[in-house]
Amino acid sequence: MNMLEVTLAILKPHLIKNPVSMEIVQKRILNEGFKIVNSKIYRLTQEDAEKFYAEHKSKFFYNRLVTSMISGPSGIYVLAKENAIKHWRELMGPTKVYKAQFDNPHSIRGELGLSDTRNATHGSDSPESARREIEILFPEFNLDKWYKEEKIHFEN
Ligand code: DGI
Repeated sequence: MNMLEVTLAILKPHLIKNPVSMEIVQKRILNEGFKIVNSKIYRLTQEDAEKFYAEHKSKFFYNRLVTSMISGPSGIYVLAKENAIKHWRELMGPTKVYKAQFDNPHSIRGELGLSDTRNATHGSDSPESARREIEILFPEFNLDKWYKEEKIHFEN
C-alpha cells in the first residue's frame, strides 16, 4: 500500500536571497515528485526559531543558528509524497557542509550550503518532528484533516 507522508522543508534565508538558487531548489522539489501542500515566504520570529530548534538549546551553535534563521525570510514548505522525509533528507545531503561537498557534491547542501549553520535547507527527521514543525510554522494548517482527505484519493 502506498504510504503518503509529509515533511516540513525550509529553504534557509541565505538561500532564498539568491533567486537563482531558489529556483533551482524549487524545480528540484517538483522534479522529484513532491506535491507542495502548503508554502509561504516567512521570516521566523525569535520565538519561532527558539521553539523550532529547542532540542539544540545547549549546543555551541545554537545562538548562531537562531540568529541566522531570523536574519531574513525563508521559503517554508509542507511537502508530500511516499517516504517524503527520507527522500527530502537524501536530496539535502549531510548536515555538515564539508561532508556534503565531499560525500554528496550534487546534494542541495553540497551545491548551495555556505557553512554548517547556513547549510541551505532544513528537513524534518521523523513523522513526529514533521508534525511538531508544521504546527509551529503553519499553525492554521490542519494536518489530520488533510491526511484524511488526501489518503482517500491516494489509495484509490
Ligand atoms: O537535521 P539536520 O538539519 O541535518 O541537523 P541537526 O538537526 O543535527 O541540526 C540542526 C541545524 O543545526 C543544522 O541544519 C545546522 C545546525 N548545526 C548542526 N550541527 C552543527 C550546526 N551548526 C554548526 N555551526 N555546527 C555544527 O556542528
